[in-house]
Amino acid sequence: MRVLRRTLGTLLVLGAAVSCTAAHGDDAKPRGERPAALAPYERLLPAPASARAAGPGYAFGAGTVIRTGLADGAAADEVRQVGELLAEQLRGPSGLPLPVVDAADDKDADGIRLRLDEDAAGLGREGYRLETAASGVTLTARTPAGLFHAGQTLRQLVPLSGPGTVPGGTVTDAPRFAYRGAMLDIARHFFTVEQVKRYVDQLAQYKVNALHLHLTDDQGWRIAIDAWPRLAEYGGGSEVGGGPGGYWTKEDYRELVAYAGARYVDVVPEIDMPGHVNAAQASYAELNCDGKARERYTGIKVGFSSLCVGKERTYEFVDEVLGELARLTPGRYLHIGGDEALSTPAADYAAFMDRAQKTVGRYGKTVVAWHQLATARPAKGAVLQYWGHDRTAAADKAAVAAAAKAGHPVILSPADRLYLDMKYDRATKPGLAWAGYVPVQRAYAWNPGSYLPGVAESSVLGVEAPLWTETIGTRGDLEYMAFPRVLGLSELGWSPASALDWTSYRQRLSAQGPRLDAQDITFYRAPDVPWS
Ligand code: IFG
Repeated sequence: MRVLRRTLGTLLVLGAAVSCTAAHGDDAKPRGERPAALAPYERLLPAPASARAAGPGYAFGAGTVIRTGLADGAAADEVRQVGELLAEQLRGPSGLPLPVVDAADDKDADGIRLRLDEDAAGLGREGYRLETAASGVTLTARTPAGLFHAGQTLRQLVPLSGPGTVPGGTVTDAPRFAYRGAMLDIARHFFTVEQVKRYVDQLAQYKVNALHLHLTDDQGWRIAIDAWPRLAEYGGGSEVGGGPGGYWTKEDYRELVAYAGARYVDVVPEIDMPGHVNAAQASYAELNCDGKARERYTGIKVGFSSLCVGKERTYEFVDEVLGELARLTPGRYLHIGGDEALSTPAADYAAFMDRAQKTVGRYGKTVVAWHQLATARPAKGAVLQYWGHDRTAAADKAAVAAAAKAGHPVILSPADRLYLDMKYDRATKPGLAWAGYVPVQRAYAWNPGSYLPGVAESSVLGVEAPLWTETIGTRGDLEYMAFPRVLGLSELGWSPASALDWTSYRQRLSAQGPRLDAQDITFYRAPDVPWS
């Protein structure tokens, strides 16, 4: 029945999506047009709060030095790490030596200077100022995270390859939303730490600052838990389509968390409960109400599994799993799922989520859950992740609005705009279409600040683009579905509302094409973007 409903839904949404796109009329322009080449400060993505070209540029060349000595104490070490990482990121494309020095005495000497200034007004926790003149480039921020983001902007101001001139000017910038995330489902299809590190590199250059890892589902359990070893050893041994699956050891997870952290990307781990638990229930008979272990599942249906809410052993499982994961996770959030618990009666769902949320709190973390939690009892401070779409029932949207009014922050992940596993159009090979097709423009042309009725911008913690992997099992497919739409996520999360304009964005996006090519990213050359 569920599959049928999805199909019917698809037909309905397809109609809407097509009529909506056609109604836009933007596509009426001739495809053949070539955008006038944008000046360097006009093609930055995500668009900065303010940028202006002025004065002579800086000769970025063999003599360029990166200077990091403009901080003291612990901050100095972190600033040096930011400088080393920036040097690494610039050396490849430029072929330049770019030594990193932390001698504070030559603070105004030639080169790229990273400067911490706790009093720098208006830059907030992640903002920065980037000033380029003949003597060099000065990156100023209140935090190392801000310096990192300044460096990512500088990467778009230096030549795509080789030495050259960084045009004179100033960028003063700070993000609109605190949370700018991407989710990767490594449960349906297994992805290695190396593959995820690559995705983190790609996301961090566009100032995405959260990676939500969907670690467990019906088809796979992907994180080793000491107290429950069969979860990963057995529950991680298959995946959609019957492949070998796999899992991350705690060391793997720590390595990815550290790698992401050095790029100011917080990892948000998700243990999906009480539904989406077949892999766990196949691993341990005692997690099933009837005491019988389930078969491992390699299909793509949802909603058929549920933890045994009435069994105390279930809560020992929840406590030990979340406790081990919390100790591995420096970030503030633990995601406990809560979606599609179609085999859990509503009262049981609410009772279960009450206890699971208390467990998260006991480990000092903040709950994130899919927005179905709004129909139960969200714990104080719990964050709701909205994954509805244009056809979501008004009552569901109202429940989220009520929770927002009650003080719960909302992360917006509308399935018919930000689900990266939605096909671009009928011809897209991988992906699903239950929320309709999502062309590049539809993923970008909306305003998170006024998207959900009754959810004011002040309640919007940010945006996140999930990539579910029922039909995606390779790096190529991952990149094809994520790029270029995740760049739209980056701009929706970072740039001021006044910068959100499809006509300007599509040109700036096309200017990113050569950069994506240079990084060997297999992106979709969407027909609605004038790629050079
Ligand atoms: N919905 C399910 C996912 C996945 C997705 C595929 C959520 C929160 C459809 N739940 O999205 O597990 O199957 O597009």
